[in-house]
Amino acid sequence: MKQYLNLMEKILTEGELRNNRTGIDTISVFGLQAKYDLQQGFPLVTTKKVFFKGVVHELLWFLAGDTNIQYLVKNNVRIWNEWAFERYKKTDFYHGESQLEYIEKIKNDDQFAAQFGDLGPIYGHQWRNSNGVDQLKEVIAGIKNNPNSRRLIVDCWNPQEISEMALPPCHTFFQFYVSNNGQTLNLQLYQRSADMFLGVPFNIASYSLLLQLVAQECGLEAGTFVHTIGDGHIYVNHLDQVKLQLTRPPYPLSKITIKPFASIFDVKFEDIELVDYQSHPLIKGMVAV
Ligand code: DHF
Ligand code: TMP
Repeated sequence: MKQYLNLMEKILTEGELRNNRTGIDTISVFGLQAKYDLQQGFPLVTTKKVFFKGVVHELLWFLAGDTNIQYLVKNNVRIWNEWAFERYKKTDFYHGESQLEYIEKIKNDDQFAAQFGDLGPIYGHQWRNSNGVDQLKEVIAGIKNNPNSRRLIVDCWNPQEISEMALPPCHTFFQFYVSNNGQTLNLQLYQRSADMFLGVPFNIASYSLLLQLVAQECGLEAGTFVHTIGDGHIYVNHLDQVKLQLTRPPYPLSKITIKPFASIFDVKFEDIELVDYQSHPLIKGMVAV
């Protein structure tokens, strides 16, 4: 887990102060990489408590091809609320409700949720139905049938549909690689934009879990998650939180166990268990919308 901390340290020392569309400036470095060997443990950040239930629900939501926040809201995962609400505010139906009122309606009114809870063709849609292509299903078939392929790719950057998305994909493009005489599955993600304090602990955990799930379905062992980042940044209103994190010695890594399953598309929340997670206390921070 040192690697995540090292990237933040590097941004603090080498980063450039920049403004951006959110109005909250960042310190940023372009081009970062970390490699997490899953054989050493599950790379869930330990220098603050990470909301792992949220990670699992979000990943299952992507895998289901879902883009409507109702599933997340019903499971008390609030991480996409702001972006759905921002989208709703731009419609003619918005009558000045607060975000809380909007979220209550999403939770309790299926028809309202169907109409106003969608984030557009974001991750789940691109993974499972990119203009009719089930990219994830095809890539899993590819890993099984053609493990040396150099085309084991899922790409969310669908230029024709970006304008319909609540947020253009941050974790944009990933590739699988089978190594070690067909025994080990590895995954590399290209993340174009990375909020190191809030988003990245989720992203590392989410893709490491995805790697472990796909490996288990394919009868392979999970190897390395390679995390490649374009604009890696720390928002200036997260600086104290990051500095606090850097004073905390990391704990030993947790592990994940997943009940046996036939297809990753059948996996349920209860099937995934986080074991031996030891962490420092939660650190709160405001998300830039
Ligand atoms: N925008 C920005 N500026 N940064 C992001 O990380 C981000 N992430 C998005 C959408 N837009 C974004 C989707 N993922 C949180 C974590 C991940 C996430 C969005 C938000 C977050 O707020 N995490 C807090 C609270 C978690 C909780 O609800 O308990 C955290 O402390 O991890
Ligand atoms: P941007 O579209 O202007 O790059 O803003 C997106 C912000 O969200 C940026 O700070 C990166 C952050 N982000 C993550 O770090 N991880 C994620 O999974 C998502 C969805 C966003």
